Amino acid sequence: MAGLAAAGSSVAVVNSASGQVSQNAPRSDVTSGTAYDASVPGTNQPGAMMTVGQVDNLANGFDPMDLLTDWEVGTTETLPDGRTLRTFQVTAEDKEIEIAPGVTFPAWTFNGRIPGPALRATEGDRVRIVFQNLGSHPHSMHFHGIHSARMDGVNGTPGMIGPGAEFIYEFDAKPFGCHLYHCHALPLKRHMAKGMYGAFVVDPAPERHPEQAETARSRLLGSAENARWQEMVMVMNAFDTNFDEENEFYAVNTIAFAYMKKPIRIVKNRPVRVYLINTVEFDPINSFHLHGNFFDYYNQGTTLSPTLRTVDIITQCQAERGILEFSFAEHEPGLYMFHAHQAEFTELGWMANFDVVEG
Ligand SMILES: [Cu+2]
Repeated sequence: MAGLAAAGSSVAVVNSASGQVSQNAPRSDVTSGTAYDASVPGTNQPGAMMTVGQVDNLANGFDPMDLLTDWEVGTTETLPDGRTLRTFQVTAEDKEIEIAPGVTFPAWTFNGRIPGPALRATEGDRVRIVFQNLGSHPHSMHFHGIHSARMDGVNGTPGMIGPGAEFIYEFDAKPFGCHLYHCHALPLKRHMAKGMYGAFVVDPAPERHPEQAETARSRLLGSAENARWQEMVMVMNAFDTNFDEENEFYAVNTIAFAYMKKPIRIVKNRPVRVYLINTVEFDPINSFHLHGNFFDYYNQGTTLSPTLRTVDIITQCQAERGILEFSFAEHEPGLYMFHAHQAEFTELGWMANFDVVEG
């Protein structure tokens, strides 16, 4: 939990609360040598405190705005027994990722991105993951879900593979919920902190839940009921850029302050569902706090009725996750903040805005 100064980088934090920065006059920053970008909302306003400049999304190979809704549903075929076989292709790769303007991190990734692909299946699917290790270290995919010991991806099982090797994990998608996968190679905290994690969402099969079929359908990607929802996946993560087992940057979906600089647009009359997962290492607890509103929460997403109702903050330990549902239908349009309520995380990148608009 070191400060930005320990990051050993050229990143600069803008704190225009000092009044030194004029609203409309970009000036050179002493620390970074880069100019304040007055065209970026939020970076140059009283009380603003965040990084200066922009991350090169093109070089990273992903845009944090796209990560919110970029579900990987794989390829499907029908098995002789009528079930769906859903196949995913995943690689482990070493890759430099720019996690804040000017700050690169030597990451280990799934499919070249952090978080890894947001895998999404339907309860009862047969899931097949073809995993290739193109990286420099042994890696695995350990799924939080129900499966056999052979498919667990831990040391001593065939799913822990060395560089150049391939393994195929196969299991039934269950239970429905908001889950995750991560590498389980040792030392685990290092493989996690390097970026090897991603969402694994299993939608409930409505026919298996006749008493709550409507709710189940609303969670089923591709259904008319689901299309009404504004769904997004948020993986809370952090980066230890100087490898002292404390984090220098915090975020949702990797890029510090990405959704402050570019707020997430929400149409106010459609409900919102967030698949939230905590993958932060070195800090035991993370949290999600929503401004100006309250939400229902489904711990691990494994129930169709909320496990917490009408809360404005939830906490998650490592690998904890859940589903948030809320609505801004009764609100006036505007920017509504959400962030970790650990102020340190907030100031080091885990701070964001929803831009609620008429629609
Ligand atoms: Cu690994």
